[in-house]
Amino acid sequence: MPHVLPPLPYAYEALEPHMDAQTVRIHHDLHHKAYVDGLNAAEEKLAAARKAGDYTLVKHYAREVAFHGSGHFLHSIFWTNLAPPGQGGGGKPEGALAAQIEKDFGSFDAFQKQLTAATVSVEGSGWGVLAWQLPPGLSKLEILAVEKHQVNTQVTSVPLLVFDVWEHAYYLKYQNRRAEFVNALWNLVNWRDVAERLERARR
Ligand code: MN3
Repeated sequence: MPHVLPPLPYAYEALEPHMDAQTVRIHHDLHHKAYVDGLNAAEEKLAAARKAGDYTLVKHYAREVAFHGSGHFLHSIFWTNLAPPGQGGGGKPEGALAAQIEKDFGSFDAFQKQLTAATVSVEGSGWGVLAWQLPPGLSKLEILAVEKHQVNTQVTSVPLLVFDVWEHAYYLKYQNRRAEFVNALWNLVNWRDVAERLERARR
């Protein structure tokens, strides 16, 4: 089954003024779509390689699958991690997610500062990520600063909240002011979605 671009869960302009409609449209319809197409193309080539028993280009297509697959899956999380301000977006987490954040970071304030700093300081293109460490015995929240999106990750972790800081995510509105964009993102976080992801990861 080929991968498909998931529809945005809100209108292009719904995240204004923190994320402008034009950026959301280009980001979702063009950038995210390109990852979906790239992943499908790479998986098709790998299927053909298996059929032919010819793995000459397997390293190339493994990289393609990692690049486009991470791009597609992270963007799918990113859009659902956000919600219009005042309509599910912004505020603070509650319940089990809030308790886990307090346990692993000391306080929501400390967590927010660390994720902001980690995201702002990503070298080049990448993501700030809140992840759940899956292996029994680890079972804790982790903040990662993922460069590009194939590297600086932990393969056993499940991303719960991701902040996209590739330039396409903010440049039209914020230009080089990445920190301003990251601070604005906090007004859009859909904590209910993040909490549901933690619940699923813990099962
Ligand atoms: Mn992006």
